[in-house]
Parts: sequence; C-alpha cells; structure tokens
Amino acid sequence: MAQAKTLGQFIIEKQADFPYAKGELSRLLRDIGIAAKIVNREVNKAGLMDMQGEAGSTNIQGESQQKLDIYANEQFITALKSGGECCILASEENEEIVMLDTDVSLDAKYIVAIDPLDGSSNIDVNVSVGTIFSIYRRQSTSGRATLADVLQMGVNQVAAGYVIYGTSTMLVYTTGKGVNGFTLDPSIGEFCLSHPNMKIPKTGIIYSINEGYYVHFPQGVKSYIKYCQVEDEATHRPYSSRYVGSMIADLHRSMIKGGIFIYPVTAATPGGKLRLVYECNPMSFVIEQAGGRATDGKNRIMELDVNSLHQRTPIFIGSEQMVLKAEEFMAEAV
Ligand code: AHM
Ligand code: MG
Repeated sequence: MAQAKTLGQFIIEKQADFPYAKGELSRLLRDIGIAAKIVNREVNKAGLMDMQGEAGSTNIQGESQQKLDIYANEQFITALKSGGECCILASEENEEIVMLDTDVSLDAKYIVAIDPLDGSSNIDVNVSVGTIFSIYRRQSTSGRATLADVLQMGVNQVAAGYVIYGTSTMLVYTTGKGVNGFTLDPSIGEFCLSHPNMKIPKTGIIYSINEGYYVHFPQGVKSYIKYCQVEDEATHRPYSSRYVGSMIADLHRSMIKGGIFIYPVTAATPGGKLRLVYECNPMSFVIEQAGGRATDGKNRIMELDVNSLHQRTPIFIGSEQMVLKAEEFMAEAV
C-alpha cells in the first residue's frame, strides 16, 4: 500500500491555492504540527512522568492550571517563536497577549490564538484532550502589532484547526477551502492524510450538552433537550446523549457521525463558558467549512464582535439541521 501523504507534503501542495502567498502560512502550519507532536508525546506518557495533576496555579479565568496546560503552552510559544512567522500569540493560559518579538517576527504577518490543551481536566482520567488553534493576518501595517490585531471577527480567520489526542492523534484543519484530517503515524512520527475533504453529516442522532446543569439552562435549551428525548420514528428520536466534557472530542465525534454540541448560558456562566477567540471561532470555522453550522443560538459565531481576549459566548454547533432546530426553540422561548 502506498504511504499516505504527510501533512508537510499536503501543506506544500496546497500553497498553490494561495498564489500570492510566500509560504509563511505553510511554515506556520508546519510549526503548529511540530509542537502538536511534542505535546502528544508528553500527553501519552503523562502518567509515567509526573505530568498529571494540577500545577498549583490558576489562569486568567480563575481555573486551576494542569501541569500539561503549562507544558503545552510553552511548546507552542517556543515553536512559533523559532518559526518567526507569528508576531503575537494569544493563549487561554496567558492573561495578556504574548509578543513573539524576535528580530524576524517584528515583521511577521500572522497572529495565532490558541487553547493549548482544551479539556485538560480530563488528563488524569485518560480521556481525550486537544489543542485548538486559529490564525489571523495582522491588520496593522506599521509598528508592532497590538491587541487590536488579535480582536478580529472570526470571519477574518485565514486558518483554524484542532488536534485531538485520542485513541489515535489527529490534526484537522482548514484554510477556508474545505477541511482535511491527518492521523499521526507513530511509527514514522508524521501526520498522514487519513480524512480528506471532511464533511459533517447534515443531521445526526446525538446531542451533547452538560445536562447536569439542566435547571440552570434557558427555556429554549430545556425545550430542545425535551424535543431530543421525545419518541418519533421519522426523525429517529429519541436521540442519544454523549458528553465527554472535552469540546474537541465532542465535536470531533459530531464531525464524523453528525450531532449537535451546545454550551449555553447558565446561571453560573451568564455569558457562556467557552471562549470566543481561541475556542469557539476556530471550531466554528472548521465546522462551517465541513458544511455544519455554529451560532450563539441566534447569531453566527464568526460574525460576533470581539471586544476582549478572553470573551465568552454561548455556542450551538454541529450538524446544520440540528443547530437550526435548536435555534427554533431558542427563538420560540423569547
Ligand atoms: P478548558 O479550556 O478549561 O479545558 O474548558 C473547556 C472545556 C471544554 O472542552 C468542555 O466542552 C467544557 O469545558 C466542559 O465544561 P463543563 O465541565 O462545565 O461541562
Ligand atoms: Mg479550553
């Protein structure tokens, strides 16, 4: 059997899609792939290396940082710094933007927003975690890039993707021309094209939401959950419920099998829990590019105004028809 195309080969081939590109975005994607392999190595042996558990610090959201959160963040900072294509990194783990101001990167065109290890509370129990990334072109044309260059609407993303450290490790990304998935072949240490041109099914039979918070959900969400649970042969209901508690795992399943993932506003998180810049916008770009839909229950996620780095939003994302149905319930409940 012929060896599948590697991520590096694929990126070089796809550079032809951007005739004016000088290869910087390609190099940036390659650097992210390299950092992901290093993080994968550590995630895989976390139990052996005293890398599980809390680090004893908290991030800007007041959440306790895991040792691997910090390690993964450092790996991405190092890879992007030495690559020289990225001028600013915005990370879930850093309160402020990180200026990657080596001499080369003073002129670097790209901004990267990242959640280095999403779902990290799952590490200690050996459940899938992931990395989410989003790439923007810098808007300012002189001086050093600033926070304003980071606070761009999701529609401005030039690339986005995720890495899932699961039963196998996969990197899935888009540059706005469809979605491609690569599986890490540990025997050669390369991500190889395994899921070309990924499409999310238009509908599905799985809903994914933390139902433990049911009493704190808005009425529209409660009604949608009840709809999912009602028996109806034509629409294959009742649907199954699946919630890993790791957004990437829940969304990757939706990509493959179809489904909806919802993290709504709750009494405890009145603005939603998940962060717009480095969680919701990149996942929305990938899901939309695969033919799915992502809204806050009403408005398209990628068109939301971005006012601050760690801004949160409710999110309804996944198979188009399921998200549209949930939106109907949200509209009725107003
Ligand atoms: P994290 O970035 O601190 O890991 O939090 C994000 C995670 C998502 O992956 C997941 O969907 C969600 O938090 C789960 O939250 P909850 O435990 O409230 O259901
Ligand atoms: Mg996260």
